Amino acid sequence: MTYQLFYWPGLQGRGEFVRLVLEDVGAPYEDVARGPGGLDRMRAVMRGEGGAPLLPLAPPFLRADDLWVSQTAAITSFLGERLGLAPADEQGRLTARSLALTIADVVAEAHDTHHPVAVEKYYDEQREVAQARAASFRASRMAKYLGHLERTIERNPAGVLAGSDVSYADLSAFQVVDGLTHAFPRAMARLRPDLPRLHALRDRVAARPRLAAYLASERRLPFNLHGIFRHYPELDDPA
Ligand SMILES: N[C@@H](CCC(=O)N[C@@H](CS)C(=O)NCC(=O)O)C(=O)O
Repeated sequence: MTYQLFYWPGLQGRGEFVRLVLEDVGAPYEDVARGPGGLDRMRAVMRGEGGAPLLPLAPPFLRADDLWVSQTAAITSFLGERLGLAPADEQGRLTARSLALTIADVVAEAHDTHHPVAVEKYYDEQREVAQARAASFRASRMAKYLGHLERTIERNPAGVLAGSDVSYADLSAFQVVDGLTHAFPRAMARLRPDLPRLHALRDRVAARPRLAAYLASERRLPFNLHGIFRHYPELDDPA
């Protein structure tokens, strides 16, 4: 069976959280909107055409044969639990889902640093407010979210976020650490001494053989100024 991932082409964005799970487990998948005619197919589903049983508000969304799911955290937990990349016990699964939603929250806040006023307007139209929003994100929110992940790992002798082995939640933590390091290199360097376990987990995830191959491949798009994690030097800590 081939999974179908629907996400905007040309950027990692929230689709990347889903790709990491599919790549790590080696599941065959079609990155629909990156193929010919795929963007039209994606838009058709969003208009309610084509027989999908749910109406996605925004990408990413996923099709698994007759099953459809939208919302990043719902997709990664669905895949992780189905494909052996989630804790086996119920509490572990609940913990991983809770963390996936927490990570979705910090992703939204990272996005809002460059789009604090209006999602549909250009960065240049909201530059000044973006600086104030990014300053607050760097001064308090980043440390709060990343410190929470650090403390969560510290409580677990397995050195992961949930359960006894790497799960989809850890893959999402990897993406957040790399994304924030791209967007805010100076702020992340400042916080790094307080986050040894999170960085060790990041390295452990990046070294997983299938993920390492994916990250080195052309399928892994570079971070750019269209995605969630954008590097605008003026939004980072002062030099
Ligand atoms: N909460 C949703 C957010 C989805 C979302 O905002 N997707 C973006 C791209 S990363 C989008 O296409 N937004 C268009 C819109 O909201 O109109 C999730 O985590 O999947």
